[in-house]
Amino acid sequence: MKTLLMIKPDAVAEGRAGEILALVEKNRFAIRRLAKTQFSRERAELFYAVHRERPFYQDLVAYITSGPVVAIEIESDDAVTRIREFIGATNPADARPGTVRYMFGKSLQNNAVHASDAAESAQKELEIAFGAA
Ligand code: FUP
Repeated sequence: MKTLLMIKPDAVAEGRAGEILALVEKNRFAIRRLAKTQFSRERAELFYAVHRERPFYQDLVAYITSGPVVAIEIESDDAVTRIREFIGATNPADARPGTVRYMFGKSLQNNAVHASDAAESAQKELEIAFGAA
């Protein structure tokens, strides 16, 4: 099964992508595709469509389009669950030590990485992040 792990703009801008990729490799996750790309507003709105009615939606779209992201396609058994465990809780303040968000996250919004939360959203998000295959 495949999932999307994505390094968010501020983490990329601050030069943390290499360290995060090193953790991915250390944990023996297989990287199938890797791309540095900048989301347009349209792509970001599609990506975060599930949050359209939430008060933080516009901020989220502005944040994710603010600079390049690094999109990583991961393949493994239980990829969605295992990558979600690897990144930790949405809010870095609640993330367990050793998780990516614990180490690199700064706030609920600026939480360093995104990972798909289900097989269906993974499929959709991979298409948005990498462009339709
Ligand atoms: P996650 O699946 O862990 O990325 O978390 P959610 O789908 O709940 O939220 C998506 C993104 O919205 C998170 F990365 C952080 C951001 N967010 C806010 O900025 N404010 C909030 O109140 C909740 C989430």
